[in-house]
Amino acid sequence: MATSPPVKPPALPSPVRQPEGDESVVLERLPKKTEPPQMYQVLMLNDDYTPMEFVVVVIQEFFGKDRETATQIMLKIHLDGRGVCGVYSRDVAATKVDQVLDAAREAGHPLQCVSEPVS
Ligand code: TYC
Repeated sequence: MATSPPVKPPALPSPVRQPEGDESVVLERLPKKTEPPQMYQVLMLNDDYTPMEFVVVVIQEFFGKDRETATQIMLKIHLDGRGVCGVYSRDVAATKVDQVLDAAREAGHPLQCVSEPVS
């Protein structure tokens, strides 16, 4: 198996010498903490043709919801036109969208699913 090259640790702050006097040093401020990654919500969109039961099963299967929660989400989408099925990192959200679209295509339903950054 290929090994990845060692990752260089972030540079430590360089000690700054006081202009005169004793040997005391002052450490410069560390760089700002890394921001948490942008998260993405996966939304399903309503349509007039996909059966409610199919949507419920898809939400259970790909978003790990129990049947009752999946039914509530499906009904929200049915009534509001769209609804959040889950929130994930960008790559996981994109995979969920692909999984839903593949399952819908395979079953012959027009179900649509998208991901968008959480504001
Ligand atoms: N509106 C569909 C119907 O009445 C049900 C449905 C719900 C379809 C949610 C898509 O994302 C959806 N059969």
